[in-house]
Amino acid sequence: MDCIFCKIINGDIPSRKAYEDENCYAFHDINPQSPVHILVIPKEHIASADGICAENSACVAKIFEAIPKIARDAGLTNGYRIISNCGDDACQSVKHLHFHIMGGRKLPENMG
Ligand code: DGP
Repeated sequence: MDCIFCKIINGDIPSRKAYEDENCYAFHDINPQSPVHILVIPKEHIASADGICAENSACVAKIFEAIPKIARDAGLTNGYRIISNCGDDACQSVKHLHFHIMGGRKLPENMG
C-alpha cells in the first residue's frame, strides 16, 4: 500500500520513534508546531477517524491508553492537546489515522 505512515511503521521511511507497542507506533512530527509534537498511529491501516467502526475501534482505545505514557515520557506534565484531522475540510494530509500530541508551551485557545 502506498501510505507513508505504513512505510514509517515498517521502517521503510526513517522516523524518530517516541513509543511503540503491538498496536501502535508514535514518532516525532517532521514539521513540529509546538515544542513537543508527536504523532500516534495505529499499526492497522485506517484512513481517518471517519473509518473507525466496531471492528477496529479497539486499537483506538489502546492508543488512548498509550497516550498518557507517551505524554509523560515526553515531559508533558502541564497538559497537552490531542488532535486528529479528518478529511479535506480539516486539512488531513496523510490518509492514515493519526493523533497529534502537542504541548510544551501554552497552546492557543482558538482551534478553528
Ligand atoms: P495532518 O495534516 O493532520 O494529516 O498531519 C500530518 C502530519 O504528518 C504533518 O504534521 C506532518 C507529518 N508528516 C508527514 N510526513 C511525515 C514523515 O515522513 N515523517 C514525519 N516524522 N512526519 C511526517
